[in-house]
Amino acid sequence: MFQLPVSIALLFLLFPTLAVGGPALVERASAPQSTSTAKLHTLAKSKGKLYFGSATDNPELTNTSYVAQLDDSTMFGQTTATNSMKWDATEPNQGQFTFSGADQIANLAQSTGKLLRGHNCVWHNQLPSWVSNSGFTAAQLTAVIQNHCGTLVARYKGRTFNLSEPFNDDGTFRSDVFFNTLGTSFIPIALNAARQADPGAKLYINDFNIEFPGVKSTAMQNLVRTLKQSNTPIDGIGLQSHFIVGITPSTASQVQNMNAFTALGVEVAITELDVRMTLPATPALLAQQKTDYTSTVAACQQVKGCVGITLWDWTDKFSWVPGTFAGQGAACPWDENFVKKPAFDGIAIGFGN
Ligand code: 9MR
Repeated sequence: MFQLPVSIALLFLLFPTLAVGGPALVERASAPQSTSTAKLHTLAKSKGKLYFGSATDNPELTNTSYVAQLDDSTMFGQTTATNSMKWDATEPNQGQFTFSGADQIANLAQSTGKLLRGHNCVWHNQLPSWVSNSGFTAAQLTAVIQNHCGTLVARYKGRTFNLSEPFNDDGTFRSDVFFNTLGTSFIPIALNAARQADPGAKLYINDFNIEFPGVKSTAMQNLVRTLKQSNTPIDGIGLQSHFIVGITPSTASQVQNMNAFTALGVEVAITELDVRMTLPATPALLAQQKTDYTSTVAACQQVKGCVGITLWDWTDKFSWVPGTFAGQGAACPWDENFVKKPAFDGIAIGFGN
């Protein structure tokens, strides 16, 4: 008769669920695990950064496991509202401002001792149709932008706000209602209105595919130069950093790129970090993802003018990636069960831990 070796039989006796859960357990046991006990915000601060944080979105705040992790401000010392500070959420109809969602995030930041980064006061996406389709004249759209940015920035004084994604990937200006109506002047119009509403606000322009040297980064550098020459307020450049496992830019390339911006007299921040992969997540992909997170965090760590890092949510449960890129996901450092992945250790290593 077939006999189980004593040690395995004993294991089944002690843990009867192994009998059905065996294969999954083996898989899980062989998958690389996180072992770091770092508190990332505390670590970032100890390494001279202002913050380590994560974006969060209002619907997620009903999940108690999620909120318990978010509340730990030694882990996340900063937050950004993923959606509720965008134009469609804050001024859905002309002149009618709704701040309930945005206030919820601002209050959460305050009650848990986190820095709050505002999100975008001008962006081509999530724009109500009254902005994009009204056929406003240049003068009308100028007033619309001034009122929107001015009101938003004045409500959350002392925070950072972005103007987002003005460029196409080839470095030309994006064709949207702002550029098509006002040319590049929509940029100083928005930045000046924001500065006037709150002289203490930090004003950023934020984009993707500007995290490494190339035509789009060069276009952004040229824009910074132009803004500086015309005394338009610009304090920083946000490097969104939505990366892909295995093709994340190297530390050296990210450092070179950050230095090119800081040499122009602006700070930089990593504002929307995640590293997506084609599913399923294999041990090899998770190991590469760990390396990719390290590359990016190490780059910020090496550049004094890189002030902080924001994840575009920390758990795969609430990542935007699967909804946008079919078949891709697992982009965050915590999995969908709120368990740290090797990528978490990659972040700690990037800070030098
Ligand atoms: O994460 C955001 C997602 O929930 C929204 O559906 C999406 C809509 O465009 O915007 C996502 O956030 C974006 C951010 O605001 C700007 N940079 C790109 C981000 C990912 O699309």
